[in-house]
Amino acid sequence: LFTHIDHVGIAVADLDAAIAFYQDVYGMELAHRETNEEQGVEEAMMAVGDSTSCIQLLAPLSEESTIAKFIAKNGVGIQQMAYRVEDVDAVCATLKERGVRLLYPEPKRGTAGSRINFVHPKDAGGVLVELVEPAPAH
Ligand code: V0V
Repeated sequence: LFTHIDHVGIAVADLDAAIAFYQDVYGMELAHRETNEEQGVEEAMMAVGDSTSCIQLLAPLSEESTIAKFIAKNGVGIQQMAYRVEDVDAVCATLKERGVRLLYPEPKRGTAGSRINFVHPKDAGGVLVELVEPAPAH
């Protein structure tokens, strides 16, 4: 079903400070940065070498953001595990058949034009799992 670990999402309070930490301490490069209003986040993708996997730093845009809620409950730290897939519609259909709840009836827009959905953490051993179908290469 899954082809790669696309990213691991980490809830942070201060995005610029977190980017600086990942650059200065781990030597990671900022691959992409964007604001996603619908998801209530400002996010930064930090590349893990040339693996094509990233660390996604997620800062809340408001107090209503899922990330603000996560930090209030758990503090900063790992919030999600994201797998890359080729066809998010097909993978969602398969996972539904296998009895797990998807958060959205249809995929939503994620980083850099990707299509994303999530498996509910309560159906997945306490892990919020994101499915990412990257935007087609130009
Ligand atoms: C909540 N729970 C979690 C969790 N968030 N468990 C593991 N990991 C998490 N991240 C547990 C929580 O402890 C509760 O367990 C239960 O689920 C219900 O949580 P809640 O605090 O009442 O929160 P809800 O239900 O309001 O929201 C939880 C969900 C929400 C997962 C539904 O966070 C959500 O819609 N997430 C998907 C969207 C998202 O995360 N967006 C930000 C990243 P107990 O206490 O009942 O046992 S945006 C992104 O990734 C982008 C743009 C991208 O990659 O491209």
